[in-house]
Amino acid sequence: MSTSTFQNDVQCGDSHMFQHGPDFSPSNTLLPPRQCATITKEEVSAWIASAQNLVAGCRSLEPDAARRLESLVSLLRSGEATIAFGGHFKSGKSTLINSLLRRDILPASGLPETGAMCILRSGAHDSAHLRDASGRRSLECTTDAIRHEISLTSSSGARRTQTHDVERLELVLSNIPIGPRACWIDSPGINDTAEMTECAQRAAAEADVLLWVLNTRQFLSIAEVDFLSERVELYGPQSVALIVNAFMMSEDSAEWEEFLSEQMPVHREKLLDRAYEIGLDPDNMPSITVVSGKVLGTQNDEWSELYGGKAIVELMNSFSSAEKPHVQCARWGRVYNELSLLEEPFAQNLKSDVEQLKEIRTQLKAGQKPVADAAAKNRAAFKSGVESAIDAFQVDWEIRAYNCGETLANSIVPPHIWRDDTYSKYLNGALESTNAEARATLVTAISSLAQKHNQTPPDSACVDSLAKLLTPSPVVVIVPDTPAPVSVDNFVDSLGFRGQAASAFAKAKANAESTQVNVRQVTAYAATSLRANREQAIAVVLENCVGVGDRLPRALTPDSFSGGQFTPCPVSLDVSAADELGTAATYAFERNGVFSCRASNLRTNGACLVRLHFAETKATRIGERRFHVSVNGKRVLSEYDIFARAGANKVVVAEFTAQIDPAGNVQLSFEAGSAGQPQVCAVQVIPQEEVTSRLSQLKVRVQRRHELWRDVVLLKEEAGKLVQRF
Ligand SMILES: Nc1nc2c(ncn2[C@@H]2O[C@H](COP(=O)(O)OP(=O)(O)OP(=O)(O)O)[C@@H](O)[C@H]2O)c(=O)[nH]1
Ligand SMILES: [Mg+2]
Repeated sequence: MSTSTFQNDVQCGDSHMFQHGPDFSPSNTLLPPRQCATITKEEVSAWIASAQNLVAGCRSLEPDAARRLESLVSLLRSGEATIAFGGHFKSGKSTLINSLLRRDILPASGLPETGAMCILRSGAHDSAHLRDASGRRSLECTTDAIRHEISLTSSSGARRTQTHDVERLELVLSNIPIGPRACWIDSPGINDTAEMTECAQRAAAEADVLLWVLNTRQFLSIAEVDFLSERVELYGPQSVALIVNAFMMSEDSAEWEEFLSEQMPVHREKLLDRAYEIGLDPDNMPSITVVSGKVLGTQNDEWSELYGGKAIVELMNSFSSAEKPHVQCARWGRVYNELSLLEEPFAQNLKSDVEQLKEIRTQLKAGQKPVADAAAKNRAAFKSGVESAIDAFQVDWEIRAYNCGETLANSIVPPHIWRDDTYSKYLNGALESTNAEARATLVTAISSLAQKHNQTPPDSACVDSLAKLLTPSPVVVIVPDTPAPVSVDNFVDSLGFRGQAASAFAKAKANAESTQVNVRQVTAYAATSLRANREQAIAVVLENCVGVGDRLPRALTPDSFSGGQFTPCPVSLDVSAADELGTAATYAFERNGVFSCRASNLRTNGACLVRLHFAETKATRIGERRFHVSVNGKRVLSEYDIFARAGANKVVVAEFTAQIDPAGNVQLSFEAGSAGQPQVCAVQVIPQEEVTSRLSQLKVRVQRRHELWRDVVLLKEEAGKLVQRF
């Protein structure tokens, strides 16, 4: 009796054990084993390296997938082929293994027998170990001892449940034909109890190839179809090989021949009929080997074609190590299938995150649009209020100036006329004080407008700027060189102003109708000089009171700026890249130059999101404007080039997280870089506690998930290419 091992080192199809060549005659196997393929060690290592990277990336986001991938990696690293024998209970699994080993070591009987998975390996000495909840212990390596531990039926025929606690039995047997790089598993039969079916599933899950032993007395039950289809779905069609175990009444070669010629075609038809259901391609079935397992064990001569001996040995030879094409094919098929199954949860998780992201964005937009609209409306109302206030100031000031002129005219009583600068001083003093009053009224009006329209009231710098723009230059009263007495009319008529004022005076004088004209000259002059500054005065107020950026929900606008210039945005911007926190309204103004700003009154010591909205409205090429930005002293943008990022007139948003300082401030500084001046359209500081923080976290997660999903797909594609070689 041969005790050589089921292995060969040459390509499949050859056997060292047997003198006679392989026989894949249609009577014994429906299909020959697949053709050989080679996958190099380098290819496997490269794949494993990518998988390991993915495992590392997955750990926090997809821990279950990481574990599953890890086990694929260790599967690919293992050089040992694992072959499980499975089937319906009492299909003759244990008997067949005993026959192949030429040793009656596994308990087999007419009653449900195998109650735990039995791992068989060859070794120098026999040993048996049992693993259960309490650990690993050895037992005598005899059929009786084994039966005592794993049998489902007691010697009296009663059902035992002790095997439920047994995790596995590990047998090492000397002088058996299992090769040193193979491991066989005998598993409990399915369709007996749920526990045993579950145990059979665990055994199958450990195996590269599941040899499904089909009993001809009960050929391919529904439970088997279900079990096999689940296996094929999980691990692919390559992971199954079928063994038809002919239950014969006698050890009679005539019965065997009869079986092959008469019954087997019927079974084959049935198998092909159910193939689709199982997930197999009837035109490309896994190998199907026909044996009579029990009778095989009684044959004392070399393995022959009789009772399928040669075919089954051939089959076992093709599974003798992990390098065997059959095993590789099954392994890579399993890897491919597992990744196909893994891809789905990856895609699902990605999809659900993207949906959440969309939902948050919609929420934000919905909540934000009315606020943004209201903010834009407020700003527009404030702006037109400021324009009206400045126009009203103008009217008010003209009346006041007129009154000053009239008062002056009435105060001149000839012949007591001063020929020094008395009248100039008087008029300038009167104009100045009444101008100051008018300006104060204007500032009060602007302040209440600011309050009404949710803007910042003008600060002292703004009031000073307005004073510069809205105070008329002093006038000079020229006393005529005419002899006294002169009439008041004549006198006032000869009042003159220097320079620009003089021409205005002359023009007004030409149109004059009465003595009142001279008083109107004063008014006209005042009006002209102040009207010229109207737009500038409006800009000063808007710059000071409106600030940069929008008052969006949960986003705070920096409240104090210093340095730089504030100007209305000169062009209309492409805001397609602006996200949920930016609206066109945000970009109505821009600030240029070297400047700093501060968001204050934030909750202290928290984190915040700083969002800088940029758009290049002036530079027309890369490198024309490059600047730096620091947040709380830490540089966050260096040599930032808006044009390089977005081109012209297009919004681009840069985001950073920052720590709010102990005083509740976030300080930003825009510093000159290698070219041009800094520029920003809007600055937002968003405390990281609101929906926005969820949003930014989600964005990062979606990005990460997308990468992981793509990596899984790539890994799967690679595995798919390798599988196709078989
Ligand atoms: N006549 C005949 N009987 C067989 C053959 N193979 C197995 N048997 C018998 O069928 C019964 C079941 O055999 P086992 O090897 O225990 O079957 P199993 O599939 O391992 O059964 P479980 O472990 O209970 O699932 C035993 O009585 C065997 O002697 C065969 O080829 N011909
Ligand atoms: Mg058994």
